[in-house]
Amino acid sequence: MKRRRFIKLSAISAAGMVLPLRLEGETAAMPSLKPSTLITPNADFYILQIGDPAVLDAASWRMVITGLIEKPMPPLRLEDITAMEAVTAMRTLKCIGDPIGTEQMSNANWKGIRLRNLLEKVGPKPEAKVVVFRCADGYHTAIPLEEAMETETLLAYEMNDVPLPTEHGFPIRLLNPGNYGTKNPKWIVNIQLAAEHESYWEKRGWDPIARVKLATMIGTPSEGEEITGGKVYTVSGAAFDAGNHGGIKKVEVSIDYGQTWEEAEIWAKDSPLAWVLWKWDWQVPEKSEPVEIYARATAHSGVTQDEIGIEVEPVGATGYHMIDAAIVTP
Ligand SMILES: Nc1nc2c(c(=O)[nH]1)N[C@H]1C(S)=C(S)[C@@H](COP(=O)(O)O)O[C@H]1N2
Ligand SMILES: [Mo]
Repeated sequence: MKRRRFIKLSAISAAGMVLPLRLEGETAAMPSLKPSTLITPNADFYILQIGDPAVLDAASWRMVITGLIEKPMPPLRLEDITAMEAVTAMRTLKCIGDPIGTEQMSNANWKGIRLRNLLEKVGPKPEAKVVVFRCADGYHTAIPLEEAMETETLLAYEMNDVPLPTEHGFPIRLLNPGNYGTKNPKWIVNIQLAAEHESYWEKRGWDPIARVKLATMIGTPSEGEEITGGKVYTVSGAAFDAGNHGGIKKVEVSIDYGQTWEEAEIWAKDSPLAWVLWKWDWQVPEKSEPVEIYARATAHSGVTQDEIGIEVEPVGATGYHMIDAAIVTP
């Protein structure tokens, strides 16, 4: 009956790269994720980067657009960006290196401009296939030009109504929907149009595509929690597919190892590009025994999460989130 079975992807190791890889950075003092509000306050939003955050000054910051372009333009100042047509959007970010039951997933309201509005000004040459972002901390990543031209792809300068906090990329970061955090670079100083590019994490074996997988996490209860028998207990969490399967349609919970499922209530949501929050009121039996709680999501495309998962490396984890808890009846 038990428990998580993982398929380990071996394509990368077969190609001769060294696994396991760890995608981690300055992750210090991460609050444990208990999604209880649709918007994560900036102070609780997860932080992940390869080193120290770059501390940039708004007045001296410049961003240059280089490479395969028809009409070069002078380095951009922050005022040049904020003077362009602004867009606001709710977006969830999730790290590719995050195991099932993620703590590295958070949701915010952002303000910025459409990247395409900038790219149209410089005119990508026909040979340009990717857009490379180079960042003040040495990080670099690329996305396909078609993705860069989508109307949802934003260069953000505000997060939850304040200028981007330093840790989240001040003054400008990319929000690239559908993709894990690796494709959402912070502290951008150079945008380069190129034919191809091998990004920082791809050089270290991580997926160059990095599309977010359909996933559900249980925030409550936490692992090992004791739940009082004979009462109602609310199991709750978040689910997210970044729009890759049309958004979350339903979330279900099982307390009998996946034999039967109960539909949870989705009590907060925005667009498919933001997580949904769900809860399920459980009438806990009056007894004392261990219990395993599973949660899974079904997307609008009809896809339901699989029990069998794959581990985080190198494409992002899948599978049910399973919590071991105990019913305790005095
Ligand atoms: N410049 C820069 N941008 C970066 C990174 C980085 O190391 N440097 N890490 C990426 C990764 S792996 C993730 S998950 C997200 C995290 O964004 P956050 O710290 O704002 O939550 O930033 C992305 N952007
Ligand atoms: Mo990440």
